[in-house]
Amino acid sequence: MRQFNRTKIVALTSAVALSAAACGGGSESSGADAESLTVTMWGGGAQEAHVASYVTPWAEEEGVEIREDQPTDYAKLRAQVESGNVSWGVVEVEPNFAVTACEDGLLEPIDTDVVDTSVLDQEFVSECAIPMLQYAFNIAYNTDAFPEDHPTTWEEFFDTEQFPGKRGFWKYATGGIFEAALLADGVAPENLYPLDIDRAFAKLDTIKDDLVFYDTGDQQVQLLASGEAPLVQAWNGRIRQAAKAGEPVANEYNQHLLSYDTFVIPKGYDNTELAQQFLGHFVTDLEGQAEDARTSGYAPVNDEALELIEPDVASELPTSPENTELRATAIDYGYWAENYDEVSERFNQWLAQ
Ligand code: ABU
Repeated sequence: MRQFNRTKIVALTSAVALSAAACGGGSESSGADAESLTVTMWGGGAQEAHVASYVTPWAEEEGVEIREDQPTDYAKLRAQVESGNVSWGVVEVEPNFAVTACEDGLLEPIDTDVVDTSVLDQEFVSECAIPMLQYAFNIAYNTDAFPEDHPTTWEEFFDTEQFPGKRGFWKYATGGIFEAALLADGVAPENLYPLDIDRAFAKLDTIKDDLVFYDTGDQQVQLLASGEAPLVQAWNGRIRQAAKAGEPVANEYNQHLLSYDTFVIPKGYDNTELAQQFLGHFVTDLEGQAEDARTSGYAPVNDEALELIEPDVASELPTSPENTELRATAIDYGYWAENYDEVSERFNQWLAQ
């Protein structure tokens, strides 16, 4: 079996076991007990929105105690499973990780007797994962720095003369940086994959001194809102949340890259059955998914939830007809499942140079 050795060492990692003291009688080895479920996501405002929209209402109805951790960290997930000390029950991960970790035996298969995956886009469903949101990697800009004109293409995003200032990118190969660099260099969206990584690095080299990197969604917003990086390749929901909170930031959807995240259950979690039940509820929880779209700015994965979403909210989602027209392409997670380790190694070397 191919060895999956992706490591994601995430700054600001913090355990926030909510109400843990109130949980008695649990397994010491895993931190799970009969009535608790630990959910781990990418943290910050997005996690708050997801938990409040569809995790807490389900838990209250079922009498389940929810514990949280953040942010997702693939090395930690692997370490938990390999040590047999699994405290994470449901984890938000990228689709390529869901596939490779499943192949490596790190994840529980989705129990389709409990989780009705037929209500989901089958392209997004895999043996050990279901989709949990759709989002865009888009150009985000500081509206104080660029009150009139801002970059509307990746070519302009890379144009540091016309638009001066630092550019922020996620510090991970799957964060859209290579796709953005190739689009900026004139590659047509339909010809992006397989990625020409040499060409992407050559393009990135042209503005390397103007690049800064973030680990987490919170850092992404801090960089942009503070003006430290007046341009960021961002996750649309984080920017929408910050703009609504009064920060001087905005999303530009032109040439965005569509993406999605998935829920998985680490192998060996004590309350796997409960985790499957939660996923089973989630896929048909239309009101929960609609409320999440309102508060997180991310698109639901059950299309029927769209019918409950107000037009002004729906129009801002990355899957709205108006934004779909502006899309460059969707991230090809099949490509990334095959190439993540090799490209990451090169990327980390390049970052260190
Ligand atoms: N992978 C990022 C998902 C969106 C977010 O946490 O804001």
